Amino acid sequence: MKRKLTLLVILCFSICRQLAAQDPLLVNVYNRDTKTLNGKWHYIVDPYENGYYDYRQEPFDKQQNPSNNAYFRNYKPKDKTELVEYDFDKSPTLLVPGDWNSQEEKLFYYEGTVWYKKSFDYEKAKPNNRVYLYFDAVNYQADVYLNGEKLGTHKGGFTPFNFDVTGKLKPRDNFVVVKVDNKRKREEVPTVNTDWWNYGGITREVRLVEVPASFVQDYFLQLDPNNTNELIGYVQVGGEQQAGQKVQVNIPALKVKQEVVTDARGYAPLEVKVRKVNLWSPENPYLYDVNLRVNDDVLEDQIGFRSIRTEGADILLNNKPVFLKGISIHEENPQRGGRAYSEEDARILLNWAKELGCNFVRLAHYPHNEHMARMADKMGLMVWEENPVYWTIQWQNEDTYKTAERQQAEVITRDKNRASVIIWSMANETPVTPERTAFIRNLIAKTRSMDPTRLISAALEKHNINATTSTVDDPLIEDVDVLSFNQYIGWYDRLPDALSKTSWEIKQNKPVIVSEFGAGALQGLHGDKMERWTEEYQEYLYEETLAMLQKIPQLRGITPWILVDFRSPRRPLPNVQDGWNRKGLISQTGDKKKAFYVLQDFYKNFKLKDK
Ligand code: GCB
Repeated sequence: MKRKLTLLVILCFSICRQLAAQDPLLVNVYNRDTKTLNGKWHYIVDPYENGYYDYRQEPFDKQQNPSNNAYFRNYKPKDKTELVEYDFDKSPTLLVPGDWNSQEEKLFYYEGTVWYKKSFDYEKAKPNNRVYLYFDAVNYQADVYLNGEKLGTHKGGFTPFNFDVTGKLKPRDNFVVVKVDNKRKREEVPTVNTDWWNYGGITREVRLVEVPASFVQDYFLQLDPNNTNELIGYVQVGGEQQAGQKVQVNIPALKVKQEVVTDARGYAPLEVKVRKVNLWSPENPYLYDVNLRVNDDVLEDQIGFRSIRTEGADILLNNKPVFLKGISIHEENPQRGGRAYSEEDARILLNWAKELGCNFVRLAHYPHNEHMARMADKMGLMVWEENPVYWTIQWQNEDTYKTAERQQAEVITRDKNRASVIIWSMANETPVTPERTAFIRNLIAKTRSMDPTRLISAALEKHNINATTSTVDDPLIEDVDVLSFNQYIGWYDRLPDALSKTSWEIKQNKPVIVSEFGAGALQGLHGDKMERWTEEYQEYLYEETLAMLQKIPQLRGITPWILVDFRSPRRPLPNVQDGWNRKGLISQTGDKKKAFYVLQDFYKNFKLKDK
C-alpha cells in the first residue's frame, strides 16, 4: 500500500507539473499581499452580445482593429462628433462579489451576458515582481480584458482562475472588463437542468496578487494516510527562475525546517518526517502554522494534519472509526439572499451545522467558496466537496469532459491543503450507462492522480428490487471508496409509512453514506403527519428514515437534504414553494422547522458502537 501511494504521489507530481505548465493557478492567495478589486463595478446588460459581435456576428476580440463599439475597449468619444453607443462610467453599478439576480430586480430571471468594468490605479508593483489578476469565481463563462487587451476565457462557475498581468499595469487608469455569460448550455457542466438557481455574475472576490520574481506558486502538504509520522506532497515554484531554487518548509511547532531544491521545472517532492503530530479532528481542529520560503517570497498557511482512509465498511479518521453526522448545504446566504461568498456567510451556515450536532457537511452540488473549507478547518467539520457533474450531461462530448475535469482540478488545487476536506465527490445522480461510467472513471483517475490522500465518492441512485427491498446497482461502486446514494422514499417514492417496511440489500463491504433524503415543508405550516408541506410530514419522514437507515450495517454517514431552503426555478407551487425548494431544516429567513430537532436529537444520541 505504501508503495502504491508513493507511486501515486509521483504520478501526481507529473500531472501537477503539466497543469502548472498550462495554467499556473496560484494557491493560498488568502495569505498573500493583495489589492482587492471588490466593490462597485459598472455594468451593461447585453442580451444580444452587441458589445462582443459586429453586425455580421464576427467577434470583435478576434479582429485586428476592433470597433470602438467593442465594449472591452471601454472607449470614450474624442469629441462631440464621435459616435459611441455605450459608456460604462455612466452605467449603473453592481457589487462584486455578488450575483446580479439578487442585487437588481430586473435581473432576477436574467440569463445571458452582462459586461462588468472596474477602473483602478496600481502603483505597487516593485521592479521584478510579478502580478496576477485572480478571480475566486465567475458564473459561468468569463472573458477577461485588461486595458483593452484580452487576457483569456474561463468556463465554470465555482472555481478560481488567474492571469499573469506582469508588465501590463499602469500607475493610473487601468480598467478590467469582464464579459460574464451565465446562459445554460447542454454541453456545459452543469448542464441546462439543475434544481438550483443559476445565479450570474462575478459571484466571488477579485484581487491583484503581487509576488516576487520567483515565488511559491503551489504546494501540497498532507499527512501520509498510511504513516502518521510522515507528511507527503510537493512544492512548485513559479515565476522567472524556477529551476534549482531552494525552498524552505518550516513548521515551527513540529520543529520542521526542511530545504528542498527544485528540478528544471520548478518542482520538488516533499517527504517530511514528523513526530507526535497533534492530529486534526472535529474534537481537536488543531492547525499548524506552516511557512514556505523561496528567496524573498514567504507564504504562510495554517494546515491541519490528519489521516483519512477506509477499511472494510469503516471510515477511519486518524485510524479510528468515525460516523459522519452530516448535512447537505447549498451556497446561499439566508439573511441577505443570493449566493454566499464571505467568511461571515460561511460562519452562519457552518454554525447551524454545528448546532445540529454535525461533524460533517456535504457542500452540494459544486465547489463552494474557499471560506467554507477554511472555516470548516477551524471549526472542526469534515467536508465533502462536489464537482457539478449533475444529472444528465453530455457524456460523450470530449469538451464537456475537459470542462468537468478542469473544474475538478481547480478545486483540488485550491483546497488540497485543507484538513477538513476528506471526500472528493465526482457527481450527483447520474444515469447508469457505459458512457457515463467511463466519464466518471476518468474523473476518478484524474482525482486520484492529483490527490492520493483523500477518499472518492459520488452520489448514486437507489433501485427498488421490489415493494419492500431496495439496493444500489451501479458499476461505479467498484471505483469509489465510499458508496453514497440519494433516496427519497416517503417523498417522491411512496409515503413515509413505506419507510418502516423497507429493507436494504447492499452487498459491498464498503462504507455507505446516504447522501440525500428529505421532504418539503413550509416553515410555520402545521397539520397532520400525512399532509404534504407541513412541518409534521417532514418530521415524520425524518423519524422513519433515520430508523430505516440504521438497519444498513455498513452505514457510516448521512447528509440529509438540506440545511436551508434554497431558490430553485423548478419549484413554483404558489403559497408553498414560491420559487424555493422547501426541503430545508431551516427556512430562508433562518427559522428552524420541527425536523431540525429530530436530526439534532439523533446526532446527540448516536453512537457508532450501537451499529
Ligand atoms: C435530488 C437532487 C437535489 C434536489 C433534490 C430535491 O435528488 O440531488 O439536487 O434538490 O433531489 O429536492 O428534489
